[in-house]
This record gives sequence, C-alpha cells and structure tokens, in this order.
Amino acid sequence: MAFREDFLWGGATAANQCEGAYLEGGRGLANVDVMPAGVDRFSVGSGEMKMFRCDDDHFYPGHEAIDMYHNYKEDIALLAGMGFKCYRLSIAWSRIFPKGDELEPNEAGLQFYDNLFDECLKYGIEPLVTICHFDVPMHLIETIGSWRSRQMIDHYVHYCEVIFKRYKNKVKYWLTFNEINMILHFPFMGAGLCFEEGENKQQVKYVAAHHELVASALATKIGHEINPEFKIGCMLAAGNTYANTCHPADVWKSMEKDRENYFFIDVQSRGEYPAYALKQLEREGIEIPFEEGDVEILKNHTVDFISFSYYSSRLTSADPEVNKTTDGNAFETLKNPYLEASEWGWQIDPLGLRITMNALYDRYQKPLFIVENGLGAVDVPDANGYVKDDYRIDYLREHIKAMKEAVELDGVDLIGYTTWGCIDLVSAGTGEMKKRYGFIYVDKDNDGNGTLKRSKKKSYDWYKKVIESNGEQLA
Ligand code: P53
Repeated sequence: MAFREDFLWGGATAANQCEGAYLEGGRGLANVDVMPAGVDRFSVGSGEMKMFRCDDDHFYPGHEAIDMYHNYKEDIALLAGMGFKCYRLSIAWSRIFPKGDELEPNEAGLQFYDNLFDECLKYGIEPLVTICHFDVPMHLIETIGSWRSRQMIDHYVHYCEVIFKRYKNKVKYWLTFNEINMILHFPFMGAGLCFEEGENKQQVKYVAAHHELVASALATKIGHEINPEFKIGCMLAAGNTYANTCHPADVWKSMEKDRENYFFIDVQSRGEYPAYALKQLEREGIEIPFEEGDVEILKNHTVDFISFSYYSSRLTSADPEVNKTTDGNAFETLKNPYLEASEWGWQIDPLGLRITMNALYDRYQKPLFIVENGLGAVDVPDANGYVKDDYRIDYLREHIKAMKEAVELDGVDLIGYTTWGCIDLVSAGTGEMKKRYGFIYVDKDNDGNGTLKRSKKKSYDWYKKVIESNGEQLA
C-alpha cells in the first residue's frame, strides 16, 4: 500500500468563499468582503485600487457565497458520505474578533466553529484549520494598515491563543497562513495591504511578510504550549518553475522565481532568513525591522509540517521579450507547449506535482500535506441536474497517481490530501461561481442567482471509492 494507514483524505474550503452570512453572528467586515466580482477585482486584490467599503455598483460574491453558515450540517453530512477522513476549513478572523483589536472574543463566532467541529467529529472527520485564509478585519486595515504594522502580531497571536484554547480538544492540525507567499502576488486579498501613491511596494510587502513570519512562529510557540499534541504547519502556493530553455540564464531565472516563494517556507521551516534573501533585500535597499527576540523566535519555533496548494507548474524565461507573453494571473507563467490547460488557462501538469513534492521534501525534510489541488471547470448539469465531470475525475486521478509515485517510488512522507473546493464555492481569483471545483454541485450562478441546492456530481462517487480503497482504486 502506497499511502499510510491513517492517510488524511478529504477536501478543503475557506470561510470567505463558502460561509456567506458576512454580517451575521456579530461578524465584522474584512478585506475579503470588499473584493468585488468583475473587472475591478484584480486592481482591488492587488492593492492598487482602494475599496474599503462596499458600494452599489459592484457585486460581492462572498457576502452570501454558498451560505454554508446556515447549511453546514447538510454540507458536512455530504462530505462524510464520501468517507472524508479530513476536512480543511478556515476560521473567519472577523467572526472571532469583529474589529480585530478587541480584548474579548465574540462568543457567537466561537460557538459557530464549535458546532462545525462537533459536526465533523461526529463523523470521525479530522478538522484541519487554516487560522488565516487571506482575511484581515477591515478595522485593522483602516487603523494600522494591516500587516505593515507590527501591532498586527499581537492581534493575530491573541486571536490564535483564543482559538487554540477553545478548540484544543477538537482540532489537532493547524495552518498559520494560507498561501503565505500570496502577499507578493495579490497583496490586498492575501494580506490586506493597500498601497499609497509613491510607496516602495517591495518594502511594504517584505516588512509585512516579516510580521507574518514572526506571528506565525509565535503562534507555533503558543500552540505547542497550549497542546503539545498540536501539529502546526505552514502553507505555500506551490508549483515549481521550469526554465523555458536549457540556456543557463533561463535555468537561473527559474531558480530565482522559485526562491521568491521558498523564501517564506525557508523561514518558517528552517527558522532563519536564507542567505539569498538577505543579499537580495540588501541590494534592493529594503530594511526588515528585526526587533529584539525575532531571530530566536523564528529559530526556535519552526513548523511541524509543510502544506501546500498545487494546481500547476510554472514556466519562465530570462529573455524579457519572451517573458512579456505571460498571462495576467496571480502567478505569471509562460505557456508550456507540452501541457494542456484548463478553461482558465491553468496548465495541467500531474508530473509537476511529483516534482514539487520532491523539491519540497528534499529542501525541508518534514512531512508534507497537500491541502489544495483540483480543477476549476465549467460544469453543465444534464436534464436531471446531474454533472458528469469526467474531466475533473481525470485531473484528480492523474494527480493522485503522481502523488502516489512520490510516496512509493521516491519515499516522500505525505500526511494527507485535501482537494480544493470539495463543494462548489466562490473563486478567489475571479470571484466567479462558474469556476467550480466540487464533488458537490451548488445551484448558484455568477450573478448570485440560484436555489443553493446541493447535488452530487459523478466525481462524488468516484472519490468515495478512492478514499475507501486508500488510493488503490482510481479507475
Ligand atoms: P481560484 C491563484 C493561484 C494559485 C492559488 O483559486 C490561488 C490563487 C488565487 O486565485 O489561491 C488558492 O479560486 C487559494 C484558494 C483559491 C484556490 O487557490 O482562483 O488558497 O482560496 O480558491 C483556487 O480558482
């Protein structure tokens, strides 16, 4: 058998993309709530266009999302029906601390997640909790500029302490920040950073990143104090970068691109700023505000495991002319002529998953956890409302095969696999409902119309067999 006996099969979601009920139960406004669908999403998400409040000219798909807030019982029962061993979800920070700087948490928010975890545990599903999946309470963005301020560390750590204590007997697996490297690519959506005219953006991003990294290490410290059994991980938007040609300059460029992302995990897993980053920051004149104790905190509280999302590999060239042709996605890439792409242009590369797993395992030598993988596609239900998503099954099958090879043939230690958007939800990148990842279809369209009715797709029964056979039956 390739996978360990206790392999954590399951699926993943994020609060802001599925819960809805954005002002219920005392929840406060967060950056993710002011992210509109449509043309302005990219400018708002990248911190170029300031939109701190919602207006009538835009549609905000996260406000209702798939309303899991009111449907969690039904939804978790559906996940349990596939035999899920694990469900990755995130806690919405502003449900627990609506403004972010209160002394006391919001009991209604805490109760909601108690109910959610109890529901999971009832079915023997292990919750895997992302503490911060992109969200930052809006009040902290407006008052202190989000992670650019060192005060964020205290607010975040306080939040962590509260949830660690409250859920210490219900949750064992935690992730401090979702796709921590997203701060470089989509800084407002990823970390609540909005830029002022004339500001040195690199400086702001790396200072904010430092605060997140210290906060992550402190969270790991107090988490282990509260419950030594806790497993606390980091989370990378992964996918190795290939060189466009075998020209050494292209190979070098691809290495630089990967390091841009590894930087975060190098700190979280090895406990110190890597030499290449220190040199680069120095060259760019970026000063990181290290305070007394930071070095020790980073060094002494590294993560227990490495989690990551993988959708695609990336491709780059040292030739600026060639690189001009990259797409406008959060992660830029050239078109790889050997790969097919999804309807959203995400290139499909199962072997790239094996490559990425090996690269991460070689580099960090800690257990890995694949916490996102999947195909965003247009699903068209037939006359009976049934979705025959063979394309999704194919995508997942090939990726599971590659993952199996990494475990069986390369000896990578893998804890689990949770597919992204196991139930259809709002796309983070585009704000669409139409970009679906789920085994469970949710009747809702891009404009917000639909009954929200849930139904099983063909992939639902397929994945159930995969889990039942611990990854042996993939046909
Ligand atoms: P969507 C871009 C590139 C890689 C991962 O993305 C990304 C993004 C953001 O668009 O985010 C992760 O929904 C993220 C999830 C997100 C998922 O990938 O744009 O952790 O929140 O939904 C898929 O198709």
